[in-house]
Amino acid sequence: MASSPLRSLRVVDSHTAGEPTRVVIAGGPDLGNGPLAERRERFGREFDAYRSAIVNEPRGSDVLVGALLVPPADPACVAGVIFFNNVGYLGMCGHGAIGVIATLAHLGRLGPGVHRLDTPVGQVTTELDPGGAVTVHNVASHRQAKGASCDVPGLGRVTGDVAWGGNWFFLIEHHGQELALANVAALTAYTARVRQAVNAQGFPEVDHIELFGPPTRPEADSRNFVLCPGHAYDRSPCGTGTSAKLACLAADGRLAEGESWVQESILGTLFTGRYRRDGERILPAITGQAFINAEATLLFDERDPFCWGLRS
Ligand code: PYC
Repeated sequence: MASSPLRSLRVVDSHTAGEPTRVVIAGGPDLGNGPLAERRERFGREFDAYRSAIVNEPRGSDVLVGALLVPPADPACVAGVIFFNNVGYLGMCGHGAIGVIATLAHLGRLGPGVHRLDTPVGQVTTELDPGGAVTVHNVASHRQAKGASCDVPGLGRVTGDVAWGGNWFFLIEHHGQELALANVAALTAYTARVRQAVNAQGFPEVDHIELFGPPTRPEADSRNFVLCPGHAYDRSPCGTGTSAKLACLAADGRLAEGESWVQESILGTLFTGRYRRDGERILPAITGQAFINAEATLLFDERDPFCWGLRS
């Protein structure tokens, strides 16, 4: 049998409130130095096959979020990180940042305390507590548009807020959908149609759609369903989505600075959020916990027709 060079890459898998993260700890592409936003561009331009190979089938799945560790641009940060998924690249990722800190703790690279991460959309400060909970002090967040309406073919007029929480969200309260795990196929179809219309009608930057409604758990303030870029839904309450939600609550005067907001996911898992004010913007802090579930070496055999992953 002809031999071919077998490349390999080391990863640690975890989940945060049910949403998986695969952290690439060795063997990833060399993206050079400089701002993380530039390195993310280079990743997409020159090494996109790695993205697909790491998170897509047959090694991953549509729901998996990848996190490539790179040297930080600012040495005060413990690591630089570029988040990606089955269809492209993310700005920040709340559940993923919690997974990265849990992974670095698992590897013995850090302990309880304060640690900064460099991301393509800015630095985030994290706090790991001795019990394993991680608080992510996310990038400054804000609401860009309140009550934006768009006509969704087949669904009628849908109204929501456009907000930034490290990614762009369209948040809808009055959707008429049942926020239940048994209903995810319908929720996915609904939100995918809304995203298409929202993008076509003036908000091309929105790549996440968040539906929210009453919680099912007594300790929670709200339950959500978040469609991620592509067609996977967030199993966690979504860290950047909760940040966007906090920005809307703050703008509406419905949540005071420092007050806690417990966000429940479609799975029933929880993140706790609070914020501080920074002029028109808010500085959100999201707390959750990740659990490590695998350490692995991914192998890449060029003879394999699916070596670089199944692209949808
Ligand atoms: O937790 O911010 C988040 C997130 C974004 C996409 C999936 N999870």
